[in-house]
Amino acid sequence: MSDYTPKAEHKFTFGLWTVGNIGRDPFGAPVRKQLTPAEIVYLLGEVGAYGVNFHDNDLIPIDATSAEKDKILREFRTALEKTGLKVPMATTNLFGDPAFKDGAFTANDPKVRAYALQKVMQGIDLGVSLGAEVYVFWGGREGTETDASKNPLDSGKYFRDALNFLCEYVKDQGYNLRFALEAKPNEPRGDIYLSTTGAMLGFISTLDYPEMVGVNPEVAHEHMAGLNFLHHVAQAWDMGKLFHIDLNDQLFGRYDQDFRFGAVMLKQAFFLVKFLEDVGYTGSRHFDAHAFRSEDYEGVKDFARGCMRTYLILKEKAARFNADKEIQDLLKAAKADDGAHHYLAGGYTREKAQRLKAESFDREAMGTRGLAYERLDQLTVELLLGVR
Ligand code: GLT
Ligand code: MN
Ligand code: MN
Repeated sequence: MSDYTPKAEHKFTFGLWTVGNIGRDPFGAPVRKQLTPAEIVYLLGEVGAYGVNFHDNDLIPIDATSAEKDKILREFRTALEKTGLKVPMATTNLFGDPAFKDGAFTANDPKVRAYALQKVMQGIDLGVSLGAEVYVFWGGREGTETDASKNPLDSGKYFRDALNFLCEYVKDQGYNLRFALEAKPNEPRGDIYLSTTGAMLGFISTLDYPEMVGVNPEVAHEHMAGLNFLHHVAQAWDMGKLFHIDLNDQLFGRYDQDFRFGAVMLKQAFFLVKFLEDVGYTGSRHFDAHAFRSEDYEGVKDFARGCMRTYLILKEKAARFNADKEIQDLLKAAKADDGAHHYLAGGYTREKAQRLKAESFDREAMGTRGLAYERLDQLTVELLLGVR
């Protein structure tokens, strides 16, 4: 029997807003009482998490007095010390307050944009003071319901200007902090700008300090758009931009479900875990999800334990996949190489181009050869179902 106990090395983290979610939805009132940030840290300590992340206002309410702020921070720091939890990531709430109804960095009103910058600088100071080295930007309100309201070129420029300003701020303060941009296609806006991880990756290359900025892809957000999450993560990894990751689950095409990791699309979760483990991703494995509305806080603990346990079970399955001779032989056969085209390695030369142009290929043989992916996929399914 394997050990699926979460350990520090697994870097399992949760946001204050995840296990602290009180179960309010657009149609119903809260079902759980609000815990204080310190209480949430103790809960996370109890279930064995490594770290806790927060939005500025998850920790310090937007209207808190400085006495209230000091008390909350004191209790939060004590909880961190007692549990040993770390704060690897922080972020700003740029979506909850009515001031941000038209966006934050992309709002038409320059005062709103300036306020957003001020709020982020304060959030960065707070996050860094508690140890954060990654700062997430999820632009939940950066979008439109009608494109009559905003010009997407102006919005893109405002977004870029804001990030450039904030990169300079981080450098000026001498902080050890990197930014991670999180895409989502819609909800709460009708359409959110830079709606996929791929769009974010393209946008980063237009910034003044692209090396400071990466992505924070979230399973649910690519799934909402019906896209293959693993492929986006792989592209981010390939570009050296996978600074953080939000793990949860979500059926394609639905509202933002934020289910427990691995709850509904197990096979996708398996390939994702296998990828992260195979490439040696060392960042946080952040569960940005929340318990069903049916749960009390015992259920919330079940939810949090479930996220981590499923990850570890899938990690073990990934190791089995890699060690499974039949599976590996099938993969080897699919990539079988008779060496005839090794000359193409190392890139273009005029001679190689001439030689390749002169070759004749047996298209029919290539087209009729069976690749045995049905068998490969069935073996994967059986491995996941526990019969291999
Ligand atoms: C919000 C959103 C998440 C983001 C968080 C960071 S807040 O819950 O749905 O996907 O990661 O701002
Ligand atoms: Mn997220
Ligand atoms: Mn989400």
